[in-house]
Amino acid sequence: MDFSEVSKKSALHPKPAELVLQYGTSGFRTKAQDLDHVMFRMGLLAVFRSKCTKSTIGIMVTASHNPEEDNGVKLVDPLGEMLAATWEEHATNLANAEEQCISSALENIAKKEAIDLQQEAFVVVGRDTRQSSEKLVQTVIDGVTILGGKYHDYGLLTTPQLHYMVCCRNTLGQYGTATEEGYYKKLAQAFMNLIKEVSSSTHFPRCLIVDGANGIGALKLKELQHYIQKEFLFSIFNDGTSGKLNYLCGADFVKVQQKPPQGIQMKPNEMCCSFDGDADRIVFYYNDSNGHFHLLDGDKIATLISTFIKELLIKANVDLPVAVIQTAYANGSSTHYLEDIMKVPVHCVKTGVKHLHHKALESDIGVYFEANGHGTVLFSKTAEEKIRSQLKNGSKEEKKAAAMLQYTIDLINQTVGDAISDMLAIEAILAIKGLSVQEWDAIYTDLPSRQLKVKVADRCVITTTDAERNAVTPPGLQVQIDNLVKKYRFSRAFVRPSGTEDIVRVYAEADTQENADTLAYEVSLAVYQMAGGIGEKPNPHIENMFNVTAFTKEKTAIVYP
Ligand code: NG1
Ligand code: ZN
Repeated sequence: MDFSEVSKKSALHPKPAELVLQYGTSGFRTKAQDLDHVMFRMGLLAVFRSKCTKSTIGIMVTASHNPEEDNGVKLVDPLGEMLAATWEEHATNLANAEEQCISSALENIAKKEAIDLQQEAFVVVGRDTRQSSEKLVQTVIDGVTILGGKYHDYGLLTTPQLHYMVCCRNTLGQYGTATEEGYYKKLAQAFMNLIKEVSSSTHFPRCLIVDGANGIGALKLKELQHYIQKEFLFSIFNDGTSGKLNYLCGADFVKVQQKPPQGIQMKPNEMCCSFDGDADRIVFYYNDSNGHFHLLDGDKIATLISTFIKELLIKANVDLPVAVIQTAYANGSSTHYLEDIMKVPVHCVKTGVKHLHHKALESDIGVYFEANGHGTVLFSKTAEEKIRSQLKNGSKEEKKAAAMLQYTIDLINQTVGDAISDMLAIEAILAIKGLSVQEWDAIYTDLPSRQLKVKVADRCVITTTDAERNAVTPPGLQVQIDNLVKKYRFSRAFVRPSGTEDIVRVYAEADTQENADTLAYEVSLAVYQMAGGIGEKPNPHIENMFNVTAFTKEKTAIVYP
């Protein structure tokens, strides 16, 4: 195999000395200026992956909820799913190979995966609105073309839109038409079909205030508006015309800070939502009449969607198991409600969508959401067939419920979490069930929680087990956490190294916000002291740990039913 042309071209995209990156939970992410070589090499890898799978492969250039200065890249596998785990290792090796070793790194992958180099390759590329993204896409294309791969550059897309395109192309249009118009039409049609059962015209148009995080989601929502005009009106704030991407706004800001984003106008009791920077996450919220902020996160979304689907299955007389997949970040109240009240089996897996997606595939209907608002629903082939068969054979009422399930399947982006699709699904469900955002919120009460970050010299000193709920190393840390947790009621805490940032994440929940905050602080201090903390020591004043001035204590003690 002669990759000398590739080596020559690669020299134009040099790797910064001593930079080592890892293909993490969502691909490579770091400062945009350090990513040129990674983009070129991921172009090469996508061609190999395409040859290996004999399918179209996607490449998305984005750093999601991270700051504007960052960027990132991830590969999308044939059915719109995350890159196969074995290839993550190839990605890491290729990205870190020294310049003179590029040929041999490629030869190794070709040999290991028995790649037929004569096989054609096709890659589709999408990017978010970051300033650096356009140039980085050009570098990706350089990588694709030098290996003889063909490509289609979709330009600006949300991450889930790119996943959708890949799936459409590889299912020969069965999943949908691989264009933006195809995407909007599919979602708009499914939404309108689903809500046509709602009798009262007073429910329409649905109105929603959307914080677009100054990112791609705002642009794409404006395009969707042309396809849903009568039924749904979006008031889009933080649409990128003035503010900075993800800065003091967006789903991650709202979830972590537990307060509304800047740049939106909220009236009391009005439902709002925030997308993240690449529109694969969504959280909802409102301020009540007393000005208290209420967050409806991924756990509340999963609960509402799984309840809706379960009810429809009963009405349609279709026997299919529904499972919910969560991570350790899921609020304890949501798990309690799902398991004990809803009687839905709940599985806890490691952080990262690929783990949730994988587990959800084991169930006929797998609802997975991270608490941060990233999630979707997966329907197995059996599930889709059973629902379709009831569309033909059921009684009138059963057929109606089966049809609604079918529209739900069409509305949900099954390839990956999708803020736009999830937003439409939630709006449709609220309209159909006749629920206000307050009624949805009241289904269960979240335990007060707090998430903090701690800087350490090497975050790998922390290793975990039991879906990240127990720290194995450094020795003694878990015992310390257990002792701190014992001090509070309804409490829980865990620590884990972040997969996307060079920090350790701390999570705590307890009966009151004050206790959750104190517990999070105490655990942070334990991490700082026992896991090689660097920089400023954790601060007992939570607002200082966020580097923000305003902080409200809005949560009260919880009482389980
Ligand atoms: P890390 O940095 O590994 O915690 C974060 C999110 C994940 C996932 C990834 C990918 C939290 C606590 N973690 O991962 O859930 O969304 O980013 O973007 O929200
Ligand atoms: Zn994202």
